Amino acid sequence: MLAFSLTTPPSGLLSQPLLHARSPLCPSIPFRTRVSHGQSTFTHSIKTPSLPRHSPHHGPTMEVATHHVPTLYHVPWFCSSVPYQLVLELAIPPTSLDVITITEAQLRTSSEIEFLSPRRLVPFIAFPDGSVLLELGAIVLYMCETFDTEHTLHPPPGDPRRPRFFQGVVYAVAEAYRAVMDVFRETFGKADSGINKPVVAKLRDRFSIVVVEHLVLELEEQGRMYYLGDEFSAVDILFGYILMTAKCTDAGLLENEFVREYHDRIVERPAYKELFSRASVR
Ligand SMILES: N[C@@H](CCC(=O)N[C@@H](CS)C(=O)NCC(=O)O)C(=O)O
Repeated sequence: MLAFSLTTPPSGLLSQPLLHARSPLCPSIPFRTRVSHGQSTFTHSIKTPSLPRHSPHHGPTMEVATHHVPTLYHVPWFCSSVPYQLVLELAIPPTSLDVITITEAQLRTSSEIEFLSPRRLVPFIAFPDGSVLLELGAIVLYMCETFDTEHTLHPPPGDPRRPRFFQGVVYAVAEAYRAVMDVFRETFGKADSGINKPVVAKLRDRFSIVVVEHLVLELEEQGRMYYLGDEFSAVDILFGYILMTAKCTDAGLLENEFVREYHDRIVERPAYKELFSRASVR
């Protein structure tokens, strides 16, 4: 059985407490945070004037550090890996989109995180104006539209592949991701004796229809290397994550040779390797 083991998050992890809430009496003390950009990790200092914000969960006001640039929150191995891979693929500088890597424990306990993402889910992007963008599919589309100005990972308006791109993003998030997570939840980290086999069998069948048959129909039968054709796109990043999760279930979800080969092509991406080499699988 595969199990995830997180290394110390190497990038973007804020010192404790998670976000420094500064006293309004002392509003603008710079602190240091490590940020990661593409291949390099470096340190710079930012100023964090705290602003009182209204929070339904924490009384009338709560101190939350200001984000000076749009900031993606990421937990290693979680589906925030998808937008993080986009950051690496597109070499988005931290001056345009910063990445803060937090731990599972921080995601589940930090009041600042709950304030930003009330259901305590990643990914999310916190903006300098205080707004927050939730939902993986929306984040992928937002990042493509904002940062992929050369259209290397998504087709431009007028491109005949564009409708398939939208279909792929929405299908991957709404259908395929759910199908794999249902198996994952029933199997991952459980001893064989603790697995409800009839339930898992049903969920495996569903995964076969929703993910495997879909990919066979959309890719193999159309002679496509990737979801949009010969060119890798953001849709393949989503499916790469879904297939990686499928592999980690150890439930035999990747028996189809074509799907395995598609997954093998995706994991060869340097950005994929960089992303997942930052956490370890044992
Ligand atoms: N509908 C959300 C779902 C996001 C989601 O399920 N995130 C998982 C990680 S893949 C999470 O943060 N889980 C919190 C936890 O396990 O504590 C989206 O598409 O962004």
